[in-house]
Amino acid sequence: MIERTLVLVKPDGVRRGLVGEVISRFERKGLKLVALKILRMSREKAMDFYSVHADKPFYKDLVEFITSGPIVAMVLEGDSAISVVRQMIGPTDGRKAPPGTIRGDFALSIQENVVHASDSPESFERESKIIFSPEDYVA
Ligand code: 3AN
Repeated sequence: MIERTLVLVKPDGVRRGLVGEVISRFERKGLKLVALKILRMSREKAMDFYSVHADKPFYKDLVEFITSGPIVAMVLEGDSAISVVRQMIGPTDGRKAPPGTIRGDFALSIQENVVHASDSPESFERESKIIFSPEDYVA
């Protein structure tokens, strides 16, 4: 099934110059970019974006981190895009993520793990609306 998913290159990924690398991996896989922007998340949007983690001990740090610098946000489209992209980014903890995944190749941290990707169609619907408006999408 053709799906859409939201990917963020987090502030660590942008700072380290990994934007091209991340986009390139998804393009080479055959996923289509349908929306793309660079932005700095406001504190309000970050709190909303990570609201599912509001009760976690790392919530405050997470909001601090995601607002600490510019991020690059994109919407990718393709067959089973949500699960395909989740496989390509690897598990949350960069120390445990297998080589060949984005986090496995570029992260050594659980917080500074280079990328975010939606984990379900419901997450995509919610998260993408925080960052993109309908006119940001190519026809
Ligand atoms: P994922 O991004 O792999 O879906 P989630 O949704 O469980 O992971 O967590 C969202 C973000 O919260 C992660 N990308 C990571 O930056 C941060 N995070 C998750 N677990 C921890 C933790 N135990 N300590 C610090 N930060 C965490």
